[in-house]
Amino acid sequence: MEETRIGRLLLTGAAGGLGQVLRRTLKPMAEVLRLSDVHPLGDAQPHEELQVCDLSDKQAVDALVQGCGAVVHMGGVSVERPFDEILEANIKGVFHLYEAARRHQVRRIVFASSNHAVGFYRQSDRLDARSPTRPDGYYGLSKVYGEQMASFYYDRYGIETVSIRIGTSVAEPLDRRALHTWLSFGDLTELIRCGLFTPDVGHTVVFGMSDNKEVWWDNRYAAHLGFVPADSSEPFRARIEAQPAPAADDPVRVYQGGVFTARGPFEDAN
Ligand code: 15L
Repeated sequence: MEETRIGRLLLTGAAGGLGQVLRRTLKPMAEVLRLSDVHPLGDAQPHEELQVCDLSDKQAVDALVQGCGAVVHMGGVSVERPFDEILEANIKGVFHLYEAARRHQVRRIVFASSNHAVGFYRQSDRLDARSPTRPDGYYGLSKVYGEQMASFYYDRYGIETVSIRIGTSVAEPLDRRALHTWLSFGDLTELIRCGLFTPDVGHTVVFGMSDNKEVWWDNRYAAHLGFVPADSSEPFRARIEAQPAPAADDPVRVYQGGVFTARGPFEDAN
C-alpha cells in the first residue's frame, strides 16, 4: 500500500510566506512536523517541534535533519539579493541539507525551486523540464544549483527529490504575469503531497502552477506525480486586465521571470 503519512517531516523556511501556509496544510501528512527557520516561529502547536536554524551552519542543519523521514525545503533567500547572501542561505544551505540527508538516511526531499531558474526565457517561449535552464539572477542560479545538487545526490546516494519550480504562489494572482504563473496554496500543498508520496520519482523537476488557461510550461516529464491542480487564475482575469497594461518592453511583459530579470547589479557600491 502506498505511504500517506510520514513519521517526522521537516519543513524548513517555516516562518516565511509559504512556510506559514504549509505549517498548517502539511500537518495531516506527518505524525510530527518539525519546523525550522532563522526567524522566530512562535509557540509549538500539538504535533509540532520548533528548531531555529541558520542554513549556513552545517552542524545546526545536521542536528535539524536527524530523525526526520522526509524534508520539504522551503528555506533560504526567496528573492533576488546580493551574491553573498544567496551563497550562505541557498548555496551552502542546500549543500548542508543534502549532506545531512545522506548522513541520516533521509530518502525523500521536496525542494522549493523556482521559475527564476528559467526566468530569462521570453514569455513567448514554451518550456518543459528538459529545456536548458536560463536563470535570471543569483537567486535563480541558486535554484539551478539546488536542482543539480538534488540530481547528484540521487545518482550518487539514491536520495530522491521532487524539485518544484514554483511560479507565483500567493493567495490570489495580482498581475498579468501571474495569470500564467499562479499556483494557489491548495495546489502547492497538493503538489508537495505528490512529491512526498509518489514512489520512484528519482529526481523529478515539475513546474508549480495551477490549472491556468494560458501557460508557458509543460509538465509532461512529471506526469508520474499524478498532480491534478484544482484552481485556475481565470476567475481573476477580468479584474487584472482592467488594470493599465505595462509597456511592451517592460521586463514584466517580456521575460518569464518578470522584474527579477532587471534586479542588480549589487556589487558597484562595495
Ligand atoms: C519566486 O521564486 C519568489 O520567491 C517569489 O517572491 C515570487 O517573486 C515568485 O518567484 C514569482 O516569480 O512570482
